[in-house]
Amino acid sequence: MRLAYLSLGSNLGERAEHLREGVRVVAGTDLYRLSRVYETEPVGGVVQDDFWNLVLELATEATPRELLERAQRAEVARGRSREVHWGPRTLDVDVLLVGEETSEDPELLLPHPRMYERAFVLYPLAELAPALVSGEQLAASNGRVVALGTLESLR
Ligand code: PH2
Ligand code: MG
Ligand code: MG
Repeated sequence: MRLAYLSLGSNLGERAEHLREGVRVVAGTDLYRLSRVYETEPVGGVVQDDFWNLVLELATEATPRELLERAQRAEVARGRSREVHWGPRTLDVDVLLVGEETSEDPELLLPHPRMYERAFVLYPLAELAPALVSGEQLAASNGRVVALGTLESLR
């Protein structure tokens, strides 16, 4: 059993619904904790609406590959299409960390190679795992983020 962290984001349609269903599909029967939901400025890509982002912590026996498959299943379940690279999406699920594992598989790099640049990842991650994120890393990360509240409290 180890802890894994995944980033979920949505900026198209019913964002809270997409996130709730994403959490359900990705967590399965694993125990989990959620960060608050953050409203976040889009980083990179095209001009698009703000995202809602959160981080999901799992206590899991799953392999990184299995977590990636769950992530992709959740995206498909929310009707994600991949028309624009880094464009608007109903649901995006990225595997950030799986225990201490490192991976150089180009489809599943671990730790996630861009996570430390991104405020929309680091702020919610720091809520769940303060030891994994330093104040300097938070300060150096990109993009405005505002905590909205728990996923349960959002419509
Ligand atoms: N995801 C991206 C690119 N940019 N910006 C925000 N705020 N939130 C995201 O989830 C996000 C992004 C690529 O997956
Ligand atoms: Mg992403
Ligand atoms: Mg992704």
